Amino acid sequence: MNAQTADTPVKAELRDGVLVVTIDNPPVNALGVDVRRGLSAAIERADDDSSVQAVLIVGAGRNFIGGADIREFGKLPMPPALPDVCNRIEACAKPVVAAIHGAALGGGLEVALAAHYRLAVAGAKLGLPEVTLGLLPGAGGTQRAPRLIGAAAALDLILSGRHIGAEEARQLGLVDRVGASGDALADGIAHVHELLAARAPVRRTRDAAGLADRRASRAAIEAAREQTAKKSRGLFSPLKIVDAVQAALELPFDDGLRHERQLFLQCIDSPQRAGLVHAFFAEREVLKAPETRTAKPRAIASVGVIGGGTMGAGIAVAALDAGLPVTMIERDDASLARGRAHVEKVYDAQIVKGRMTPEAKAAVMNRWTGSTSYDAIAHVDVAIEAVFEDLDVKKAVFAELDRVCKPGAVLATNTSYLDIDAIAASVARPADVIGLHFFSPANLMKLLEVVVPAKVSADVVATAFDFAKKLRKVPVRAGVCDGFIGNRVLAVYRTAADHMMEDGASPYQIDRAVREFGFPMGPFQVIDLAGGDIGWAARKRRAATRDPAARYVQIADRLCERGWFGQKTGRGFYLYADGARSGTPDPEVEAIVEAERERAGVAPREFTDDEIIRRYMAAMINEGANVVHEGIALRPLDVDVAFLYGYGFPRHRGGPMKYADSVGLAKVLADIREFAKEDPRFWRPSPLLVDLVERGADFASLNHAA
Ligand code: 3H9
Repeated sequence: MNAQTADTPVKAELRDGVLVVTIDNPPVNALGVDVRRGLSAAIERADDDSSVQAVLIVGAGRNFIGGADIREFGKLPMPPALPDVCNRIEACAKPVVAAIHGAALGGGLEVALAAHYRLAVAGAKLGLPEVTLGLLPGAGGTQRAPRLIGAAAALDLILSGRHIGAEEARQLGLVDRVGASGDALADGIAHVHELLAARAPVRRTRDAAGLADRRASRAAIEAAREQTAKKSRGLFSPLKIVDAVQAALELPFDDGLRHERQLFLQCIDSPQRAGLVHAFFAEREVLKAPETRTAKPRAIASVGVIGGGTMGAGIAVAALDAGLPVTMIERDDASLARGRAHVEKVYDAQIVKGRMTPEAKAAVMNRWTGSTSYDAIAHVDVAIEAVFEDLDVKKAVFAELDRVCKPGAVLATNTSYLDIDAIAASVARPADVIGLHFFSPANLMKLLEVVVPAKVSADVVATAFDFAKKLRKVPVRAGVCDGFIGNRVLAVYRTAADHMMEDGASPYQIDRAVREFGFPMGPFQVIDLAGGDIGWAARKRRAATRDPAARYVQIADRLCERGWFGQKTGRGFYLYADGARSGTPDPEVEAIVEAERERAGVAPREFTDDEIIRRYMAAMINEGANVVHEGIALRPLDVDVAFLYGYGFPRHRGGPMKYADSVGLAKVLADIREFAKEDPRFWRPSPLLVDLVERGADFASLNHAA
């Protein structure tokens, strides 16, 4: 290797008349400035050097190219810009072939589209996922893809951001062929030599005829615009994508590119891009809990689930879906039959929707066994209890686990708020005890709080992270406290919502404001969905220990006393006529709210939607700061990811802590201090928030410290 090749992430080597250009920029061959320079230089060389007959672009390692370097967004642009690099490739006077393996995503696929011929090998993942980052393909993708595969297919690809395989790419015309050997370099070289032998001309995508049927193209664009306007719920980039594809139809290629560039820069500047890119990195960063770096996970090949209720069954399904055998324990045959029925119900629903065959269900259920004896889980690698939320009941289960489970088995509790240190202290092997807090429905919800008690060993924590990956969950490390990260913060902002309701905002206005902020549901809709009785039971349990001086809003209790538990009883905060899943406002609830205001001596006042959001978010952010301050969450980004994956927080805002940074922490603190004038007991600024504001710092500054 000479000095020049050692320095650059793009290596160009002449092999038998073919300039093989290899992008080698781990981990994903992102198109950082050095790669862009290297690619341009390689094409210059190909044009200048008469011994080069053709160019082959390949990626080293596991991918072709993972896209533009996302870390460069928002920083000073460094030339050459990627669109110019793509134009340079396309302008090359000698045939350029891209041979794709692994990911060819975003700018990676745009490089391939700028090449003259393309092949992909089995296992390749092609796509234009920029929309998931609040962007649009900004290096010619919105102009070249429609010319190559037509407006409808291009819009589908770009608006969905989905990844497609080699065969689908071939069928769409995105690549010319699927490589025969599966080795991109070998298949690529063979393809280049075939093209040279056939004297295949340079074939530029800018000249492709995919938009030739102008009427069909226009119809596809209009249909996409209509659908996108309905579906994109306040997202900025999807409609810009439609505009860019329209430019491909209506403008000459170079003008279309310029238009795409303008739209791309608008997206880059949008706060949504910042929120979505934050989410992208945060969801990768949460995986790097300290224990995952220092300890080796234990092997998990079998799972025991104690309890066949909604939660236990959901956990069992999650494990079965990951291909693991599951043994369910229940206290008697009838309960076990119910547990099995809960599991089967999930699969039966999939069969009804045509997503599963009865044979596939039978194969999955073959991995399910049930027993009323704990001895049946003596062999499992992890036992997860999901029984009634009561410390003594849980301790009794753990005594059994301690008795039967093999040495080295991980003993997990799915408690939502109980003291896991106390559970661990009740067994002879506290180092094996951990919290795995699933969210309902456990087979679908992505969040898994990994709750780390004081005495647990590091390899058990690492095992929990590894297990989460097997289950395709997003694990967030949390410390032990009442409610851990998510439910602890939730309790506080729900209380803020209750206060606003009693002070004059209707539950329907609060829900609407929260939905307009971007949550799929407002807090009162969520209560109706989950069942008002659950919170009611918790409130009754905690009544004895509640601070008598703290404000307590009784409206929800009044509804529960009437048996209005939400959807399952046909009414809660909303009315659900004939089992409907979406409710309508209930005048009787409004009357109850009114009566409660009077009883509490509150003179109701008007709230603007903006004020509702300011209070709702300030409560969330302040408790999020407390959770970080106390070390319950490792970093602000862990709070963000918990809320993105467990609580429906709008992804384009990045999570509550990222949102706080975007609003400005000084402003959030000023709000809290203003609200504290009315209720200083509830609105107590978090010491962390105060400290950050005093130092002029933000939550982001803490994200890489841990
Ligand atoms: C774009 O291309 C815009 C253009 O249209 C226009 C430009 C003008 N940049 O996911 P992994 C890091 S927008 C920088 O765990 P996997 C990632 O953070 C881009 N870094 O691996 C992680 O770092 P760390 C469109 C990136 O094997 C490491 O690589 N492209 C990038 O499970 C490993 O990542 C996309 O949206 C990047 N582009 O999956 C594709 N990508 O180790 C985004 C990854 O420090 N990327 N990193 O935590 C992916 O979807 C997956 O990473 C990929 C590999 C499928 C490629």
